[in-house]
Amino acid sequence: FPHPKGRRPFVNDAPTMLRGNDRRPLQRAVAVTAGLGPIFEIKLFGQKLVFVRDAALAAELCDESRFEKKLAPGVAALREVAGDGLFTAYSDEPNWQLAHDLLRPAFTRAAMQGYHSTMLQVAGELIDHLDRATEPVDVSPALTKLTLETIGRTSFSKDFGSFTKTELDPFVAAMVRSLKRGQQRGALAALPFASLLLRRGKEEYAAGRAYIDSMIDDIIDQRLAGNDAGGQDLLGLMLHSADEASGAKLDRLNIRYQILTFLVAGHETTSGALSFAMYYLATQPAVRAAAAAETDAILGDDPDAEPSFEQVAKFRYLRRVLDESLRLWPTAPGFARGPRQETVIGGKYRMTPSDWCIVMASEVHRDPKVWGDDALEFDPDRFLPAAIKARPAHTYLPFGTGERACIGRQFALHEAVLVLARLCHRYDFEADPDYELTISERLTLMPEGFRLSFTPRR
Ligand code: MNH
Repeated sequence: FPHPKGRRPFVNDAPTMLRGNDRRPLQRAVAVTAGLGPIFEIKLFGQKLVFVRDAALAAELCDESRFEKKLAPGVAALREVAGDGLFTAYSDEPNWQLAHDLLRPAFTRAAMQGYHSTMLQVAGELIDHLDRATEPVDVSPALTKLTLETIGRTSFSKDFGSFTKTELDPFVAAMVRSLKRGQQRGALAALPFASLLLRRGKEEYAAGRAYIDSMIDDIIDQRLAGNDAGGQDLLGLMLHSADEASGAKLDRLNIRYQILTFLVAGHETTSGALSFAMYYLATQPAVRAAAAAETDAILGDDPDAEPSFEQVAKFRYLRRVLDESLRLWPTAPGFARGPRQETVIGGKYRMTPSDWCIVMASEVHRDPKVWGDDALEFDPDRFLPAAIKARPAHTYLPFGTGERACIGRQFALHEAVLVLARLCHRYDFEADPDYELTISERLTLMPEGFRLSFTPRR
């Protein structure tokens, strides 16, 4: 496959890809590889990574009869922390199918109805926080508090107290640190002196891991002791649900992995999606006006009005704003696919079952052949029903594809639309006119240093 210029022995493309202390490897990769065509490779210390940026090739890779999810090295490395939890399980691992079947009832429409009042309550805490703010609010951290509280309380009866404390919960810091460490380990795995490089920070990592494990055990113990109200929520299903045919249940270690998986997967990406939507709402006056008008039409005049469960589905414009934000900035920017059997993609590239490539959703979503010459512009009307129908299948992939697609999609959409509705209904918000969108890459994409001042509309 085509690769960046200046490849060297041993380090290969690393000097080009990882220049300096760059915290934005994805954005750098996109820039450096711009001229390399629809499929290209990057080689780091002997490890080859293949990327697909072209919509037609990506759509082919979404064919479930020929391809399946694979774990790219960065995701495989997370198995040290998340084991065979849903996200990091290999597709043929028995615990994937079992957990998928047992946990799916937590994501039905009826289940969403059960979470609705908790989601409103957390949104209310965010609003109290914004009402009290005396200076511009850093948007991503505030929304990260919101999404962490929402997944914690709806699914595990776990209250992190995010809006009552000034510091982020130590669990979050420990989690981010150990995930980063897992990824570093994956990136360095090919090096003979990897363990030397990883010696730094080893104790800190061990302490973080121990804290995470104790907190997760605490969540389980509280529930088993009958100290909280959650019954048929996600944790309840993890602990008590059994496969109808075989009677199989999730074991304790797997439950730990699932709790960690859902606490992380259930909040980072949604927080980023909400933050990008707020960015576009704040910087595009016509979009904000249309959004505010929609909320007035549905919620009326009272700034304290809360949407009912049924009303959330009626905010069609806000949903389009969210969809379009996830088009330009899919907060999980890529996922890996590979063939079930030896095959040829794009009519000329041979792949075997041990091969995989990363579908760059962020690039597929900007492919001018699908999205037009104005693909870089923010336009919620791309998601009007007729426009969606006119596009080929598998060209919009913020939640992945196939049986391994996001299980939390409806959860994220319900939560995000509900929160956007309350914010657009209640506030005018203004960004610093000099702010230029800067995006941090942790596990996911998130606007960085983006602040808004919130003023009541009425
Ligand atoms: Mn989510 C898988 C994106 C919200 C739980 N999620 C995926 C994948 C993408 C994704 C992409 C597929 C990854 C892959 O193929 O390797 N998820 C998102 C985005 C949002 C999101 C953009 C919000 C916006 N996800 C959520 C929420 C939850 C959740 C909320 C939980 C409540 N996601 C998961 C889990 C998986 C997943 C669990 C793994 C599913 C599986 O493999 O069976």
